[in-house]
Amino acid sequence: MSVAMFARLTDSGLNLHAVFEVAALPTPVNSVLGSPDPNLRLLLVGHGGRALWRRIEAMRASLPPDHPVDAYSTQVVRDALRACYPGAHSTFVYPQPLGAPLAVDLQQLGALAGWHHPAPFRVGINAIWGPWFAYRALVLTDAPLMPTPRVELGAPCASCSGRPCLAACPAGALDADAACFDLARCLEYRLAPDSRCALSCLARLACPVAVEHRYEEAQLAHSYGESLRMLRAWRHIP
Ligand code: B12
Ligand code: SF4
Ligand code: SF4
Repeated sequence: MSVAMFARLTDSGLNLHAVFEVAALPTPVNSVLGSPDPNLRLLLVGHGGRALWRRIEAMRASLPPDHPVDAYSTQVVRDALRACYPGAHSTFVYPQPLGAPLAVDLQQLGALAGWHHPAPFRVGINAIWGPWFAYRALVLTDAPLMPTPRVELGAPCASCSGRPCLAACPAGALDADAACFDLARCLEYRLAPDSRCALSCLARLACPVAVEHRYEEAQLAHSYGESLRMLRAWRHIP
């Protein structure tokens, strides 16, 4: 049945799926989740590439203008669970209602699933999707989903010659060691009046891995526009 549900999600643009047994999660993840019933499953859903945004554009008129991606993803995952596991009880951990505190480190779960490897600009990367994927839903459920094995999608930075992302960052915020990324510098530059990173990330665009999955202009503008709005609000910039 997981196969049928995954196929349904993929048809809707949500093409990355992982299922964890709650009992097998590392303690930090488990405790952030509030130590739920160990018999539950944790379903992680993501998207890679452009398919999701195309579905969203097609349904734009019926989605809330502020958070179309979260609204669409929640609806699709909820409908898929109901259709494939009628009677199952499911709780969304992510996305959460607006303003709710951050719950789980999604990249940490992505690393457990095998999707995430650190890139110098801090968005996760793998050899299949490059840096063009993200996490769209995280659900605790009693549906009898089969746990998925960790996948090996490959860590391209280790063998990247020239590392073009480093030189492409106009703020000089990147270091070959992803852990040394200077977030403060990056954010300062993004907020500057003449910034070339207001609605994108030049380093991410310079990465040669999986360029065929690179987000379209409108998708980039939407997600970077959202994060820029959050940054402006934090800094009290009108
Ligand atoms: C907080 C947050 C942000 C904040 C970070 C500012 C801050 N210092 O708090 C802001 C709003 C700037 C942000 C922006 C973006 N984010 Co963000 N963000 C998160 C979030 C909600 C929590 C990360 C966290 O606190 N982890 C836990 C702590 C302990 O780990 P940490 O490594 O110390 O966390 C720090 C860094 O991760 C950093 N950070 C978080 N996100 C990003 C993204 C980038 C590119 C960088 C440079 C740093 C950064 O800030 C964290 C707190 O200091 C996660 C979702 C989640 N729940 O995990 C998404 C997440 C990490 N972001 C993501 C993305 C894609 C972005 C954006 C590129 C835009 C977008 N939404 O498409 C932008 C661009 C960043 C930039 N260059 O400005 C994705 C990454 C996907 C992936 N493939 O890895 C995530 C996983 C969300 C998702 N649903 O997929 N983000
Ligand atoms: S350009 Fe090279 S080092 Fe930079 S993110 Fe892409 S693969 Fe990694
Ligand atoms: S958003 Fe711009 S400043 Fe920040 S890491 Fe990317 S290229 Fe550098």
